[in-house]
Amino acid sequence: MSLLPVFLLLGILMIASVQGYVSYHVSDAYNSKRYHVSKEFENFDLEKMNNRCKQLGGYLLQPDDRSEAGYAVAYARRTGWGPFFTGITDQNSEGGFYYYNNNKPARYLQWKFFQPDNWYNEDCVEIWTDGINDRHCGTRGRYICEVPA
Ligand SMILES: [Ca+2]
Ligand SMILES: [Ca+2]
Repeated sequence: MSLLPVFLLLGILMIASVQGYVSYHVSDAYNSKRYHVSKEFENFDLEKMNNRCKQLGGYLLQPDDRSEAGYAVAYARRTGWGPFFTGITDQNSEGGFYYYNNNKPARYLQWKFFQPDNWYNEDCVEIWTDGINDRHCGTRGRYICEVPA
């Protein structure tokens, strides 16, 4: 009897235990992208979650045009899955928001009223039904990946 299936199974179990099992809500294609929203609530970490998105072939959401920025907020409103964390951050320089995955300046920021307020030093950005808000990195929540379809 070949041991190959046993080794394959062990390998899969090891990978699953190291990475944890992550499940996502997946959007329909929009402008050649699909948006994956994690179902579980976890402590957000830019590097860790961006790596998770890379495993899907994408990166943490970085709205790089007006249409995508509007879509993201509308998506939170339509699905009720928000708030979810994005790849927008100002962790390097207060108020200098950029995209974590490619380090480019963030644009088309649709802030909620009275945001960003950097309340006790908030450097990550999440999407609500009515706009985006700066929030502490490390807060428990969901996140959204942008994956070219
Ligand atoms: Ca900040
Ligand atoms: Ca805030």
